[in-house]
Amino acid sequence: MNIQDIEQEKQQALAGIAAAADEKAVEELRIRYLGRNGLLQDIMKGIKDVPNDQKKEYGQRANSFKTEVLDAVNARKETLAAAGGQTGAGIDLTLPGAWPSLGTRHPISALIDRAVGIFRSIGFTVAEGPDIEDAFHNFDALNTPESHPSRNPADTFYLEDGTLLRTHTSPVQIRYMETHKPPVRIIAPGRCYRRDTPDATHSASFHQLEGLYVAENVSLAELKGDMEFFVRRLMGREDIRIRLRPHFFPFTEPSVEVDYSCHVCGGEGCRVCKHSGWIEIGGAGMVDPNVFKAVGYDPEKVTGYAFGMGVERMAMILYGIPDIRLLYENDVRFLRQFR
Ligand code: 2U9
Repeated sequence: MNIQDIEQEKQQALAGIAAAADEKAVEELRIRYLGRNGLLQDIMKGIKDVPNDQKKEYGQRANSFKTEVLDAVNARKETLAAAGGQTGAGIDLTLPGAWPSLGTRHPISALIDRAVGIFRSIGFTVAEGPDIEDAFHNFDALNTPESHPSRNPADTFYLEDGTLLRTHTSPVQIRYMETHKPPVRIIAPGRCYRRDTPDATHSASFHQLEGLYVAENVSLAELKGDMEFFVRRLMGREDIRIRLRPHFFPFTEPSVEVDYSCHVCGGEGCRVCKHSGWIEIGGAGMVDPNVFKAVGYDPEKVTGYAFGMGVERMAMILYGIPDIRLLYENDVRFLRQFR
């Protein structure tokens, strides 16, 4: 059981208790949740499997499960007793109560939370910024020339006043560097927008998770090590390896694409990795000196790595989702599978 499961079980317990028709039903729920063989006991036993850095929060959630469920039990018993067993004339109190159906976290939000948790464990903090940006923060400061195709209105959504919908979360990091001195170690998860025609792998609005580490003597080797740590934790496999292939981005130099050895076959080749043994997780590189100049950092004093990943792409790989549009339709038959 993890922290989110406890929260979900608690909500379900509270809803069930509040809807319990009589004292007997309340007592049955009390035993189910708090009894000697109840769910609380399972939660307590589960703490031994929780990573050390999450034990404290897990413990607090378990405690709040116990107190809130107990309070709800007592409150419902009191209400029922005050009503003298008659909570509604003409209602058959022996019928089971109506259980409200609860929603779930969207798989994209859940995946962002997981990824953020992994990066937080190695010292990153989360940075946020506006979805509506100006061309300076989205393009100029990121060393993207006026002539670059991504700046074209055929690729980017411009508003009437010349502002635009950010095409990546990189401007968040520009704004962060403008207002903070190095060292900087941040991740920027969030929604981005591009004029893409929707198909199985494209959407005009999607999510990115970008990261930036700036300090003295940051190297590409650190990028590789941190990517390896992240993917190993995300996929739950400690034998995963990272491979960097040369690429080009305006904002990094050198630039690379980041592959990891397939989490399904371990690199042997299978359907998931299209028989190559490798899966691409995103792009990265060393921050271009021109980017540092744009935010007032001295490129002679600091270096930094940056990376970017598509969250929908990650979700599709992780859960075997064949079409990105499934992630936006909010069909409960799809969403229920992520409970
Ligand atoms: C600053 C400087 C550099 C962020 C980076 C990528 C490479 C990248 C893609 C992954 C999948 C976009 O969603 S995607 O299509 N991103 O390949 N992103 S380096 O570089 C930065 C960011 C901020 C200040």
